[in-house]
Amino acid sequence: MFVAEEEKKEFPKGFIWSVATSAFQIEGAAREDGKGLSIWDAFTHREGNIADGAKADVACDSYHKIDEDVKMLKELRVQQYRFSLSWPRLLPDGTPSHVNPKGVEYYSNLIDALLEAGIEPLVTMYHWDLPLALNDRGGWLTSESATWFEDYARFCYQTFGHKVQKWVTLNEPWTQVSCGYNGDLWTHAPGCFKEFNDWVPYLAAHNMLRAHAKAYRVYDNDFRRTQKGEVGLVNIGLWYEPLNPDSKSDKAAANRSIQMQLGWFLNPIYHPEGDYPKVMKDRLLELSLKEGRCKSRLPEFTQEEIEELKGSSDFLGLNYYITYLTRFRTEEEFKEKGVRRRLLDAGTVESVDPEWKHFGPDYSPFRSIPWGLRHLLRWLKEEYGNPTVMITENGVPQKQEQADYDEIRMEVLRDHIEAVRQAIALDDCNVIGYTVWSLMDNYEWAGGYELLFGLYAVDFKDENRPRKPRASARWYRDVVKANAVLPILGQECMEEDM
Ligand code: PNW
Repeated sequence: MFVAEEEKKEFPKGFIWSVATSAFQIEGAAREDGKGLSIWDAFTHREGNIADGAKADVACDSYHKIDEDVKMLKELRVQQYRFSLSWPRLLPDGTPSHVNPKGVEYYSNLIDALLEAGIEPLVTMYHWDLPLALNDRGGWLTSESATWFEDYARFCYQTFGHKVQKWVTLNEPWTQVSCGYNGDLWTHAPGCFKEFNDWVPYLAAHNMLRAHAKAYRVYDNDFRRTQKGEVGLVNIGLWYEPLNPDSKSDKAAANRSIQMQLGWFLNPIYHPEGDYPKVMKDRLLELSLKEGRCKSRLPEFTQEEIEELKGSSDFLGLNYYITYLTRFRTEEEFKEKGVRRRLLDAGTVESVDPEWKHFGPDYSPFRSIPWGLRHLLRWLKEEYGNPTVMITENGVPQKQEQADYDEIRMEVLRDHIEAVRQAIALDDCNVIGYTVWSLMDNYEWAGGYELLFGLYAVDFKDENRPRKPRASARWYRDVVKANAVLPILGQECMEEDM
C-alpha cells in the first residue's frame, strides 16, 4: 500500500514521550535532612575517581527545586517523567527499620506535582546509589542483598504505590556490575574487586537479578490487585554488528556479544526456558574449566529462582547509546595485555567506524549509530516474541563549552526517533514509548560535568543552578505535540518562548 511520506512520519496514537533523570545525578542535598550516604557519595569523595574531581553534593539541586523541574516537564508537554528514588534518602541505613520522613515528603511532593500536571511518573527504585551501610555488609556480592532490595521495594509500593502506576526495579545492572566491579567502560562505584573481575561481576549481576525477581513478585503477591500498576526492568542494550557480515565466525562473535551483554539479563526473564543464555553458560563453563576451576565463574540459579525470574517484567525498558563492530578474537589476540575482561570472555574484538559521529571528550564512548537501535529492536522482537518495549533512555552528550543552539543534539535525536518509528511501522516492533536522556544537564558519573546531556542547560557555576531551554528542548516539545518526527529547528527558534 502506498503511504504519503508525511503520513509515514507519525507515531501510533497513545505513544508515550518521556524524559529521564536519576536521583544521584540531579538531587544534591547529599547530606541534608537525614539522608544516608550511598556508594556514590563515598566514591566521588575518594580522590582520582572522577573527571576534574567533580562532586554531586549539590548537582542540579533538584531536592530544593520541584517547582522548576516540573515547570520544564510541563513546557516539554511530555506524558511521562522517569526519575529515580534515592534508597539511602528514604532508608538511611538501607533497611525499613529506620525511615527518613523528609525523604518520603520530598518524593510525595514531587509525585503530587507531576500528577497535578498530568504527567505520569515512571519511578526507578534503584539507579546505582546503593546505601553505603549495605555495601559495608557486602553489597551486591552477598546473597542477602536480594532480600534487602525486596524489603525496600515493598516499602516503596506501600509508601508511593497508590499514586505510582509504573515502576522500574533496577537501572542497567550491566553497567553497575561492568563498571562498578570491573572498570570496563568507566570505573564506577563501588569501584572495588577489579582484580577479581573474572567472577565478581557475574556474582553481583546474579544477585541483582535475584533482587529484581523478588521485587517483582512482592508486587504480584501483595500490591498488583489493589494498585493495578506495572513493574519492569531497565537494561542498556549495545548493538553488535558483525565486522564482516559474510563471515560465519564474525556473526557468531556478534551473537555471543549480545547474548553476554543484554541476553545475560533478559534471557532469564523473557526466554521460555529462563536462565542465562545457553551460549553464555557454555562459553563461561569452557573457559572456567580451562582455567583449572572445578565449576563455572557464572553462578547457577536454583530451579525456584529460574521460575521466579521467568516473566518477571511487565515491560522491557531499553536504554540505547552505542553500537560496536565485532569479530572473533584470534588465539594470538588472547595473549595481548590489558584486554577488557568482557572481550576475553566473549572471545571478541570490538571496533567502531570512524565515520560514526563522536560526542564529548576523547574518553567518551558516545557516537551516533541510529540504525543500531533499529537492529536491536528487531533482535528483541525475534529473540523474545515481540515484548512490549519502552525506550527508557537515549541521548547525546556535549562538552561544556557548546552553545544552547544544539543543532547536533536535534539531528541525532531526530535520527534515533526516526529509527524507532521505522521499527514500529516497518518491522512491527511493539515499542510503546521513547525517553530522552536527559531533561537537564546533570552529574554524568565518572565524567562529572564534562558530558552534558540536557535538553535544558544548567549553570553549575551559579549557586541557584538556573535552568535554560536549549534549541533541542523546543524541538522535542514540537515532536511531542505532533507525535511525529520533525525537521530540526533553525537558530531563530531561540527567540521563541517555551
Ligand atoms: C546510562 N554504554 O548509562 C545511565 O543510565 C545514565 O545514568 C547515564 O547518565 C546515561 O546513560 C548517559 O551516560 C550508560 O555502554 C551505560 O554506552 C552504558 C553506556 C551508555 C550509557
